[in-house]
Amino acid sequence: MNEEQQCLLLSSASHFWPPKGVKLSYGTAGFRADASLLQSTVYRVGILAALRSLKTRSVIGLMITASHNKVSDNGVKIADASGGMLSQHWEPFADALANAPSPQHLLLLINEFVEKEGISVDGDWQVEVLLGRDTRPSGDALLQAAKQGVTSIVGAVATDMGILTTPQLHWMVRARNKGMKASEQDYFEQLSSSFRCLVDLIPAEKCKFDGVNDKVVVDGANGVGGVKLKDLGKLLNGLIIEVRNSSEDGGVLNDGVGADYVQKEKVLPNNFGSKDTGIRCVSLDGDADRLVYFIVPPKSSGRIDLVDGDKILSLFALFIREQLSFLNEKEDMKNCHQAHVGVIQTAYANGASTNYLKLLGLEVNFTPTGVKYLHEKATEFDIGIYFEANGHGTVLFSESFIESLEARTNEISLGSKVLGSEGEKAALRLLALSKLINQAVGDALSGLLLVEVILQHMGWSINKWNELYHDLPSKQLKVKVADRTAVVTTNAETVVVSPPGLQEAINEETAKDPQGRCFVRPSGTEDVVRVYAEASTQEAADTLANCVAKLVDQFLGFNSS
Ligand code: G16
Repeated sequence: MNEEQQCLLLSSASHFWPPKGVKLSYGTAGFRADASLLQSTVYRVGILAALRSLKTRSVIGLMITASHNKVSDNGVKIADASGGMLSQHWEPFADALANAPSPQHLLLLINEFVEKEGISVDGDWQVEVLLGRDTRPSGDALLQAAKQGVTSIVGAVATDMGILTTPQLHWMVRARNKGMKASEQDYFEQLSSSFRCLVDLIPAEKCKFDGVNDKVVVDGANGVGGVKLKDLGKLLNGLIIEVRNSSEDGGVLNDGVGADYVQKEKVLPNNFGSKDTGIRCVSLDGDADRLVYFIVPPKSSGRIDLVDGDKILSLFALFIREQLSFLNEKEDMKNCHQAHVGVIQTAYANGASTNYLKLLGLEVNFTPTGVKYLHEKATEFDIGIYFEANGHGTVLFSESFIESLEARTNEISLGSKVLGSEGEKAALRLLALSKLINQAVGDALSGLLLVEVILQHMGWSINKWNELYHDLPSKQLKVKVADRTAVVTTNAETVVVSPPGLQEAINEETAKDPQGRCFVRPSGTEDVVRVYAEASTQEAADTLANCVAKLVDQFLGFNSS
């Protein structure tokens, strides 16, 4: 780096010293911590984003959000050139930058990394970083830090895209790098037009948002998703979206509301109640990258019937399988590329969902928790369908499969009446699905529209959908420990290898129930160890989770030796 660049970095970094005594780690979804600790981290991630733009010769995104975490937390993550998560290969550098004790150390690290990665800082590439943030009160100050980080690379431009859902920012980065229109309005138009296309392709005998079954009520987690959904809803015909717990309603972000709360506690979010029995209800999380549906049972005392990410995955898989069977059975589509379909889950997937997907004949793969792992695996397929039980997921299409669909649909025009064979309509549906569902990352808004149109296509109520299979009773807990990094796991996080003896003790508890399954893992977004237990009855699942939580406390708690 030349002298001008080094001076600029040193002088701007001198305003952003890291917090003392805190070790920061890029984690499951970027850096997360109490917002008061994050000024220097966000500044340094700004530098990282600018370097990533130089390395990839692409636009990069930087999102300020802590998603499902409490409102006083915040976080920062990178949307890579593809629109997906930061290349894992760069995560150790992100950690080193965040923890560099002084501006001089920071400069040294950057110099070494620039040389190692062969990054040209000669000003022959116009660096641009798109910045987004969610509704957290700390977001604006952190955004200013991010801007300073980006612009500490000579000539780099930081473009503030405003308050966005996380998936919107990922979508914009992907669109920009593909040379497509990439404003928020473009995002809304792509989602709404592909949704309308799928509605037009609903078989004539099925009802299409006919006034009977056309309402969905959405819990916006008091975050950004509700407001965006209201804007998107204005472009949709037929579907009525009622938003509660939007950021404009005065409630506290993720407090008694939102997808994480609803999925983990299996209870009603604030402002929902018995009046909602019989209606499709949905919860988004704080930055609208997750969604779960739920049913309010008659005379509910607060409990809900959860329709989680596994069921969303199953619904999408069924619909896609149906379209592929139409494609393959038609003589005129025989030349269409045969799709290799893969499903990706994590250890949190309910065992009943995995059995169901396997019974459908689908190839089911497992990865550790974190969209970055599921997404990467999904790219190995023509159609990769991934979902975490917590509602984070999407459907990825390979370029070559999209091309083969496009070749088949080029001559079909969609007027008020859809013409063409079943195979051609199936190809059109799959193309529309690939445009509706976010190809960069899990997206609650696009996921919601896809669920809604598939239910109409199938002619199903939410109850019928929920009956696809019955979840095994499960329970999730979190345990505060002295140092969660002391838990080391293997085999897609299902086996503890350290501390020694903990896995054996878990096995002993799990063996007490014929359908028992249990694992523990350190969270990558909160300072806790998570416990998941499944068993033949709810009581047994609760007991197993509680016993294992006690074990975690014994092995790792503040009083463990
Ligand atoms: C993030 C990740 C998800 C992960 C969740 C919980 O979600 O994107 O893949 O499931 O954290 O992770 P952990 O159990 O490691 O805390 P979000 O919605 O918070 O960004």
